[in-house]
Amino acid sequence: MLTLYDAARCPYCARVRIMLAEKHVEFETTEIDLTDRPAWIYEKNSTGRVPVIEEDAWVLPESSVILEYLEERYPEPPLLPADPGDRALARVLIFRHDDFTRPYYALRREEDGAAEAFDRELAKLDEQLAGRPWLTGAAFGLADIAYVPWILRARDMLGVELDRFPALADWLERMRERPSVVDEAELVAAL
Ligand SMILES: N[C@@H](CCC(=O)N[C@@H](CS)C(=O)NCC(=O)O)C(=O)O
Repeated sequence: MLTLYDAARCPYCARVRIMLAEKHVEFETTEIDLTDRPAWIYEKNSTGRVPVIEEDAWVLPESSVILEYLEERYPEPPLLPADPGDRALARVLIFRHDDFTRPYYALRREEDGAAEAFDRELAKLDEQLAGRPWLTGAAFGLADIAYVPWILRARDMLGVELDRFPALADWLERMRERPSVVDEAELVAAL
């Protein structure tokens, strides 16, 4: 049985929760209190951060690496496109994810200029989604999973109005067909 060292409010953990649900992988969770982390979590991950997954005493940290691992370990249903070029483009979005989260966390800290900077990042996603239905390409996949936890939290916890970004708002609406994302949206609403 796979174990996820998890924190409900953590968007990086949300990536892994959504991925496991999409892959129909059974797992158990160990909730980590981020305000009072157990010392043993450093034995699982030297940074002390979650998420971490564990299978038969083998441990893996870093959400974007975990997503790639789960895609290879549980290939069905595929969450990366078949075409190598399309796969690479999805990976570029994941690779550049810090550019998106930097203003998100600045906004959370209520820093000057953060709202404008985050809007610029949302506009970039909106532009991508005006040309294709999903960030991963023609079908939902890894890049969508990598971004949606922050979009949900921006909307519900930071009060960001997504209607200003029509293609992004439509994308989020399409997500309502995915139970994995609906579950996460419910979790965020309860935070
Ligand atoms: N690069 C890591 C980031 C994970 C991360 O920052 N997790 C946060 C919770 S959302 C955490 O554990 N924070 C505790 C800390 O930074 O000490 C990943 O993608 O998994």
